[in-house]
Amino acid sequence: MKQELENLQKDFKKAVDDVKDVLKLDEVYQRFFSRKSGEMTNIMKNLKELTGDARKEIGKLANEVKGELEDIYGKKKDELENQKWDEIAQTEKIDITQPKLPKKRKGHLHPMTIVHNELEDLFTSMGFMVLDGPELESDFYNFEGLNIAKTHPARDSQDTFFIKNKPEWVMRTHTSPVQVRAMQKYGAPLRTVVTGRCFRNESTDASHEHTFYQMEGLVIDREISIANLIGTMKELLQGVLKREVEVRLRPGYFPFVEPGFELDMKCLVCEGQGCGACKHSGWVETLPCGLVNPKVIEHGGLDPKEWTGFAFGLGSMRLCMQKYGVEDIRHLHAGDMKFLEQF
Ligand code: FA5
Repeated sequence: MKQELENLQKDFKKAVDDVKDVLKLDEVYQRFFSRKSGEMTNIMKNLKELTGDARKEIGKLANEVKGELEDIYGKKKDELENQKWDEIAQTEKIDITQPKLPKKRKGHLHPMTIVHNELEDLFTSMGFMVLDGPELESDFYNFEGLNIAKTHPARDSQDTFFIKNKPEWVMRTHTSPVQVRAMQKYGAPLRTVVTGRCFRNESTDASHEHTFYQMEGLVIDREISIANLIGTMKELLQGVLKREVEVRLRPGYFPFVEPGFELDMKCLVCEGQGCGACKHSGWVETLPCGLVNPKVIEHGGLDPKEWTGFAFGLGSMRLCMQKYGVEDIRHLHAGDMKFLEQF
């Protein structure tokens, strides 16, 4: 067994000398010291077969050899690991002249999304439900149901995109079609807002787009008055603009309200001095509104003798322009990062 130990010692030292990396070193260690079948482990297990002085003597020697081999292993491991870090330090140099990597771009909400979210939060806090409506709408909901007959001149101001060979369908010109849809579906009493895209065949300028956003509001209840309407409009403007705004109410004609109003706000972009955003008048047409025409209530399947209501159609792109001081509506759809990154 003494001889066996000497041979093992030699083999171990040779094997450790030959290895060049930590992985191989661990394989050598396992060969000699694995708990199940390591060569050194086997010798230690066989010690119990010896007796008397032989057991004492060989046992002592075996322990010394074991300690020595473990030391050799430890030293070699340190050496290989240091060598690895030296190699990394040699190959991976820091190049201080390398240009800075571009900063990762963080996305954010579009200003129109911010305005719509704020509007919806404000109205849900007042007990309104948020509804949706189709962009491709039937002639009935877009016009007839809103008391705009086929030959009515009010259709001229809302020319839109029609679908080839489908005269009964139009790209909706406003969000008002949801008024009749909502009454038909939910009955009364009812409080709802609808934000969405609208389409009109018109030339664009600083305050007009062919594709733009509106927010419709509709309240149906008993004994609704103009006072309810004006109170809600003020809440709306102050809730989104977060400041007192000067408004003016003037008569406005829409076949689906009676009486109808145009609620204008003093232009915040130019403080009423006149600019492109307010067509150089100092006032912005933002919030047409009125008391719901009994004929519309009838189309909604309700009895106009019992139910009354108010409705409004906010031009939410114009409100967004006022909130952020945007002087041209076309910026909002242009997809220009220099503009969008300001929000
Ligand atoms: C309507 O569309 C009515 N449906 C509003 C309404 C609803 C009245 C309920 C009464 C009761 P008008 O065409 O004025 O109305 O448009 C409403 C608002 O949408 C305008 O005040 C304006 O702010 C915005 N708007 C209209 N046309 C455009 C356009 N081409 N580009 C951008 N915004 C527009």
